[in-house]
Amino acid sequence: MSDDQDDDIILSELEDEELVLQMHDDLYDGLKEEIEEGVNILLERGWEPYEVLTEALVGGMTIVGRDFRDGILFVPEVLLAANAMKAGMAILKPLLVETGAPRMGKMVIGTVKGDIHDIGKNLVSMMMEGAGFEVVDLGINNAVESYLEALKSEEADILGMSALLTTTMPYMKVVIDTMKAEGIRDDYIILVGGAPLNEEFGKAIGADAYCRDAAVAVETAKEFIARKHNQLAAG
Ligand code: B1M
Repeated sequence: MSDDQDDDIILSELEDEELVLQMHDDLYDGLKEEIEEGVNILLERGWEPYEVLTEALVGGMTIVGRDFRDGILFVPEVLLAANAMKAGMAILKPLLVETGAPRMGKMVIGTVKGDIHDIGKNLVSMMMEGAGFEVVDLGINNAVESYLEALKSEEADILGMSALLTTTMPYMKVVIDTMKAEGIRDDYIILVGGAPLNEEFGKAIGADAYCRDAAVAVETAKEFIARKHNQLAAG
């Protein structure tokens, strides 16, 4: 997508709509500094952080994903795009988190074993923190032991698991089955997410809910925590 003409583009001179399209191009080209600049410009123009995230960054990554799938982009290019996306997210994180919301509960979250995709999980973590949840992020490639250890030591309320590959999503069932075998399944709210999952899969593996995106994860977590509090209050 990039060509020499890009050198002449002054991001701050573009209208919002053009700027967002240019940011999609820049994300595609893995241009970290341009993405940081674009994010800052949109924020200065009064855009909500969540709007910048979804329209400029997630929107751009969707195009990258499509061309990756179609064999137009390859891993090194996608890694650069992911890096640029993370740089933009780093600017938005404090803004999404600084809501001063009351503490809602604690979530342990991680990407499952064999899977190194972490952008979606990071986004969920940010949004959960922004909504007042305490988040313990276990990173990528988590074996069942890592989840269970953290759930216990952190005294968490919620387990969040992320998987982006059809080959790694079945590992979520391994984690839930191990929790059942240890008799601790019902001690936690289990939420799962990731592009290849759906509601049916969430049900089939015994999760409490499948979350389509980070906003749904927050709403779902709030609902389940409220239910838990009501049950405790009812004795
Ligand atoms: Co990968 N990759 N990748 N990749 N990659 C996909 C997932 C793929 C769909 C691309 C494609 O073919 N179209 C495809 C999977 C196909 C499949 O399994 N059906 C794929 C493949 C094949 C691979 C490799 C095998 C490629 C290879 O090596 N040949 C390899 C696997 C490595 C491994 O994990 N073992 C690989 C590697 C990589 C990179 C390292 C290059 C890079 C990851 C960088 C990183 O994450 N740090 C990468 C990327 C970036 C992608 C795509 C392009 C983008 C993923 C992303 O970040 N999306 C992706 C294509 C796609 O998804 N369209 C692709 C943006 C993110 C905001 O969305 O992650 O869906 P998402 O998260 C959302 C929701 O799903 C939900 O909320 C998030 C925010 O709204 N959610 C949760 C996610 N987790 C949640 C957890 C929750 C709740 C909600 O818990 C409560």
